[in-house]
Amino acid sequence: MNIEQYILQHKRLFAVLIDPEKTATDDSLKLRTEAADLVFIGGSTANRSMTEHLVQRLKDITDKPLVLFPGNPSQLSSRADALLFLSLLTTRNAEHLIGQQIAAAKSIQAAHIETIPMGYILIDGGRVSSVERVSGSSPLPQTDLETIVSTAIAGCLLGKRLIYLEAGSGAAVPVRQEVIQAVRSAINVPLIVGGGICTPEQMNQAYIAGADIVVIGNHLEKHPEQARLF
Ligand code: 1GP
Repeated sequence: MNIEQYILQHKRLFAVLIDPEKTATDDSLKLRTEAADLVFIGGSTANRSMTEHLVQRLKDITDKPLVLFPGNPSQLSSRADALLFLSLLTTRNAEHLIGQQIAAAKSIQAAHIETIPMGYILIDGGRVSSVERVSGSSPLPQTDLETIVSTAIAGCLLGKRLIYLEAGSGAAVPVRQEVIQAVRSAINVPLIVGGGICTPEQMNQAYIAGADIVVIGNHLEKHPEQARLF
């Protein structure tokens, strides 16, 4: 299946994010993947063997699309269905804009995996996020709509085919509706929203504001039995 086409053809997709570094029972993985449309795989510090191992386990548990959302160049598996090739558009540190992408390029090419260019926009979620820690770059304030929107447009002009508004894993405040709305009306590629979403209401608000994919990690990692409520 072509994952980009699948995303373009569907509305209101639910992606569950699973970190290869965190231990999880088969039951927990089953509950989360059954409820989701897409399974995102990634974390801030996982390595290739952890990623390969999780993909292998998930293949035995689910037939949902497995999409790599790598936090570093080593998080790769040729057995996944697609890879989000992300560039952190809110950093001014070249390492996270292009350096890590160069480091990953040859192995991604060798893996023959569908690769989707994605602009990754870090928004202030009220807590220092691991993206902020790892990249050493500040998030954009939720009130700075002008810069957030211009960043998303710049991403599209650079050829990104997905835009991800990220409040950071475990954010105290998810991306606000007015931020999602402003970006949605400025771009015409699928919009992903994640970070700090813990309730079906918050997820619904993100969809109403214009999110095409909502990502939930933390909350369902802790409460996998709640996955079917989303
Ligand atoms: C993190 O946006 C994702 O990259 C998900 O965030 O873990 O807070 O759900 P949570």
